Amino acid sequence: ESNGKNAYTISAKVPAVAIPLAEEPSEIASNINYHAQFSPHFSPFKFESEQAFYATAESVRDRLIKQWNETYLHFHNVNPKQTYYLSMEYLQGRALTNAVGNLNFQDAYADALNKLGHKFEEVVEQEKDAALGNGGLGRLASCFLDSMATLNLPAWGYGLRYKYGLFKQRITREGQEEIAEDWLEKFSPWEVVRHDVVFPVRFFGHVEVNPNGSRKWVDGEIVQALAYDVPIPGYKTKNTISLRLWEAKACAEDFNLFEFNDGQYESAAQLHSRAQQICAVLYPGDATESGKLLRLKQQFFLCSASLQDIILRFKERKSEKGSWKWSEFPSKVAVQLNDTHPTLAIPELMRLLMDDEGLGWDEAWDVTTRTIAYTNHTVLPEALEKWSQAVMWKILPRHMEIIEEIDKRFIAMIRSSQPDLESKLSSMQIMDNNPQKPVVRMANLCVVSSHTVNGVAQLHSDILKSELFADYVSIWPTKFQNKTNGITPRRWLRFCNPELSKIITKWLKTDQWVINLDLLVGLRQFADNEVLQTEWASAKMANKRRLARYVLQVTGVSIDVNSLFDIQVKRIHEYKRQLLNILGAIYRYKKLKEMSPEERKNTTCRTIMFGGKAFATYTNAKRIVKLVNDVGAVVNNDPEVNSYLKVVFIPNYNVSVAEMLIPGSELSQHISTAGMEASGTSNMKFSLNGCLIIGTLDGANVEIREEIGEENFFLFGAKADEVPRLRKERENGLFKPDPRFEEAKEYIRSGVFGSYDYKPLLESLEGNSGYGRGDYFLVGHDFPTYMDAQARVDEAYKNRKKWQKMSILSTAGSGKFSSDRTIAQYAKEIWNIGECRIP
Ligand code: B1H
Repeated sequence: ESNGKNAYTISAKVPAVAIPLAEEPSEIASNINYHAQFSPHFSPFKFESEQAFYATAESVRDRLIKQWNETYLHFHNVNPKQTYYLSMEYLQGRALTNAVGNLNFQDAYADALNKLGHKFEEVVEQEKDAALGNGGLGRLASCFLDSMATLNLPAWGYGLRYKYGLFKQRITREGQEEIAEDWLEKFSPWEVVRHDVVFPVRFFGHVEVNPNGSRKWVDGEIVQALAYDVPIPGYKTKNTISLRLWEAKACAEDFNLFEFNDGQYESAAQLHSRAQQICAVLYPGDATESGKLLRLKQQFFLCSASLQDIILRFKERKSEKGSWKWSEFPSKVAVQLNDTHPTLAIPELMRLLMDDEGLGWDEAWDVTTRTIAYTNHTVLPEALEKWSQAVMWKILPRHMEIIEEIDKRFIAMIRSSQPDLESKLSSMQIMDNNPQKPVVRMANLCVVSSHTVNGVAQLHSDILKSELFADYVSIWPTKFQNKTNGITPRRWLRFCNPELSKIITKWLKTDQWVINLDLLVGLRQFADNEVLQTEWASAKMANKRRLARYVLQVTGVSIDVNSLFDIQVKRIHEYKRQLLNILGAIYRYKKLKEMSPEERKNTTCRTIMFGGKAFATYTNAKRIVKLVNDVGAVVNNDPEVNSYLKVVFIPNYNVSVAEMLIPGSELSQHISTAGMEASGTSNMKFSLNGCLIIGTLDGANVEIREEIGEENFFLFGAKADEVPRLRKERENGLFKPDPRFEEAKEYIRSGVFGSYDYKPLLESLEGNSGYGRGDYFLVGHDFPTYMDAQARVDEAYKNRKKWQKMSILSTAGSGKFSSDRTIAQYAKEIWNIGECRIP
């Protein structure tokens, strides 16, 4: 086996770890103590929760590194086909509970910390969330990594090591305020810098033509990409994969000593600060396009560094085994693009193959298109990336040549094989050559250059085929697939909801559901069992109490644990319709005010909770945040009705907040205008935790309702295929608003909730908003059926036995939504990779 060429076997043969890893709590405690002393980050002898966290994380990291290195070596020796997931976002959240749980060392670490005078639950709270993502798309990438590791798949993630992740949200009298979030302020115990993994990434410059006709991109400026690896442990397996995050650095030569000595300090360090800018901040948009030059540089930086790394690894592994050909690349490498953000991987792979490796166009194109696959996450026109051709020529001249050539050949192919598509060509081609604003359409480049394109829920994938990419379907009928999203059952049930997990394991008589979520259907037969229902209700109550304590702590509002906990948490966006929810709450408040005290006693008490961040420049989203807070301030302080209704805005919604909120929820709202939410993933998390859904037939709601049964889902609203007609009717003045809708809006106008200028928000719901698309999101149309559905919720909650049954059936029907299922489908139907488990 060792031919002397394998660079990794030598160190692997001499065990580096002389001391066996601690197993017993007392040994673990001394290991934590060891790290506190000998991996010092603080003054000696200080050992409060924070010091305990870092020392515990380092102790856990020792274990991870051991199996992580074994995984690396195993992949290297077996050399299977490997998937590389390219994403501009990862919303990892905290890592400690997940790592300890996956290692199956939960009790041992809890005991060890007890011996040191600490509580595991308190120590865990010291960790900052790694929030290198905005919302669903970033969290999906993190759930996918968890499943890849757990399924023992040869797969890695690539991303960027942003210094400032998603901003922290503070709520003031003015509404939302954004504060920079420095997750690396102290340091992250989970990342390992690889000083030997550095690649140059070029920007600007020009293309040089050699006498033999080959082309080369030269000059411009070079930034170094340095690798930071984060271990991703699988659940109850030794397999631990990597999330490789690139940091941008300038080299020492870029520091201009001459200028510095001349006193020109800023210009001396100019290249250094330019390099630092690349990974300084995550663009905080979600489903909004922020066509910024720096964002384009970030995207290329990710693509170029990752592909250089992938190609080097391919060559290293191949050359150890004798001769090889470039045509074998796609049988060793699969690259998945998480939306169009890493599209530049396509021309960059072409460039590296042609200009550096000497392949011809046809050969390079064949390799590229057999390697790359693309996932679409949205059909919102404003989120479809389009980059200015002029900007791209400046930053990436060689890539623009390649993109033009891809476009030219695509057009020629259509003209010769499908002349009937001629009239469609201008919208299908990659270059939009509109002289006003010539742009590159990234989604079109992805569709033309990928072997597979997928949507993220059945309805969304159908819409891609019938609308957004309809014209391509006739050329490539088998290119388009569906891969319904999923969530990891480890983080989103087993670890965030230990109370419910225990009950599930007891009734199913196995804990295998954690890796085989379909086993949850076994709960269906007990849905009527009163013993289970009682246990189920008491787990929910424990989680509601914990949530109520949190709400009191962060908002000062005390909420009644016997009221219905009704939650809507997600990025604030008009299409997600938080406005529909708050208008419903306003109407409810007004009716409560009008009731007699006797009548009020017959109503269902509710606590309506909102959470989510608004993109800093999305003014209507910020107005919605302000409105929710203003309504809360009035309702919660109204002694007449505040024992029947509370409205709470939970600040700074993030992964860790979600982990506490979801287990304590009873009703959650997924109420987007049909056809606009590609999938949604929090809907799956709520349903898995026994929370009922009020929702539209949108995204994955459709499939959730199918799985848990329509009688357990509070459905309302227009269907996706009715939306265009309804919008037209609205434009033509054919819409007759429900009086309840008018009443709710009028209540805001009357000033009950304060004097803030809500006019623009209210106008967006009228016939002619300033944008010429009055009530584009059909809040008015869906309001009456929404209120009817809410009335059904109120009735259902009065029968607690029935409610518990519906809750059990929600969990029982959520098996499909494990990201293990999703990833197994990607592995089989897109990547063509198989398990590679450490023996
Ligand atoms: C989703 C985005 C997104 N779709 C642009 N698109 C971004 C677009 O920074 N940007 O420019 C960032 C994010 N995010 C979400 O993806 C969908 O809205 C959800 O419905 C879906 O569940 C999620 C994961 O597929």
